Amino acid sequence: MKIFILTFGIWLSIQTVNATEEFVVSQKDKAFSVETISINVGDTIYFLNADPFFHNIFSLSDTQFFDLGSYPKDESRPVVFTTPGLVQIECAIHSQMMLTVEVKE
Ligand SMILES: [Cu+2]
Repeated sequence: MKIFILTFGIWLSIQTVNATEEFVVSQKDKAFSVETISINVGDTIYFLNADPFFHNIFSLSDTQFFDLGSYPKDESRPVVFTTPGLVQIECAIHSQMMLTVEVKE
């Protein structure tokens, strides 16, 4: 029993070290739900459109370049952040919308 508990404890700590997290950032009233978010490499952010009109998601950052396109209310699309650094995220439809993702190692 002791060996089982010890083994399980080691397994549990390995899982904790390797665990990646998932976050949701919504787009509501033509703004991101947060201005900045700090995550770790390997984490995922789901970008949720919570407005009754289309939003877009893209990043021209050197750290991570992507374009999720435009999509309607209640739709979300994920991005896995794979490189440490700062990622500036914008909406091509509403130029005032800005989000900074800090990706930590
Ligand atoms: Cu928008």
